[in-house]
Amino acid sequence: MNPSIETLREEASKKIAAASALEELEQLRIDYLGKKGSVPALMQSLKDLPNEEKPLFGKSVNELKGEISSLLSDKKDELSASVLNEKLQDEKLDITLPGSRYLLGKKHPINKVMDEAIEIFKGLGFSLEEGPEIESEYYNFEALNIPDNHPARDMQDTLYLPTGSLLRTHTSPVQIRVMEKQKPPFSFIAAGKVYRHDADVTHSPMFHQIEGFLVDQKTTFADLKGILETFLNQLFHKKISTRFRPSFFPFTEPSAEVDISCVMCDAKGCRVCQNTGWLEILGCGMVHPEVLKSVNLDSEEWQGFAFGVGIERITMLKYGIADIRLFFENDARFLNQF
Ligand code: 2NM
Repeated sequence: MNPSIETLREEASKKIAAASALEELEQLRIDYLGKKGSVPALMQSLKDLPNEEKPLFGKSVNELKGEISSLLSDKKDELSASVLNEKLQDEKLDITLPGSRYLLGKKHPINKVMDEAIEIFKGLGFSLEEGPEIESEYYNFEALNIPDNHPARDMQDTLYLPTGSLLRTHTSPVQIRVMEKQKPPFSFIAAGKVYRHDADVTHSPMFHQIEGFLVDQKTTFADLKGILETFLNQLFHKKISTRFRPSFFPFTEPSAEVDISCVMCDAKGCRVCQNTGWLEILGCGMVHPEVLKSVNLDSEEWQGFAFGVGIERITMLKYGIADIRLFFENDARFLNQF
């Protein structure tokens, strides 16, 4: 056997076996089998041999070429497989990991109680009316018999816009707007957002209100009492005792504030009712003749009652929530409890 062939065979098989990357292996293929590689160079040297040695030498070089080729190809398969394995390992998916959860939205507690209250009033024959949140002094104050010097007109309570308009401080402007457009008798509720310059644990600068309004011939305070007691019993799903305390509102005469027996302690006395057994829940009264006059209704012919409830307040009482700000932080851990 030709010594140079034998040396090349040993060297090539060692180097190929030791190769650790595909690029390194490609370099070895070029070194041995490439145009300027060692094997073609050996074949070149054939022409310098005596004629009788040429066939055997040629055959041996061809065999060497075949061996190196198959060593390279086996090694290439091996290295490719390990590259693939590494890649598979790196990109491995753990299909047992929990997926990203699909979070379902739900109704905000304020809207929930608002909708419940609206449904109760619909059941009592009231329709639902709405109106603008940006109002004029006329609809928010004047038409409701709130005089120029009334404290509710102060900058402290009312949020004025640079234009001279204001954010409604109650839903009562809706009553005026509806009465301007329609003929009595009226029985509707006005529901929506109202705004006041006020913020602490029980007051938010924006809150929700429902006001009830009924105008007919021969409407009495007893009608008002019946509607309110029915509403409260349905809202709290139990028999509620009420207490009507004389009060004052510019738009009603007489006026009253209504207390209910404490729903937290069943009137036994607790922190929420400050041991009185009573909770203040709404304001009401008989529509003031001046209010009827501002929409050209004759108060000798038409009488009515009106009342206003704060939704945040009744929601806090219904669910025992101490801080109104929880409603507006939108922390899912809070909201998901309802
Ligand atoms: C309240 C309390 C008492 C009220 C009065 C009127 C209207 F339009 F007749 F003048 N609407 N709402 C009213 C009366 C609202 O909220 C505490």
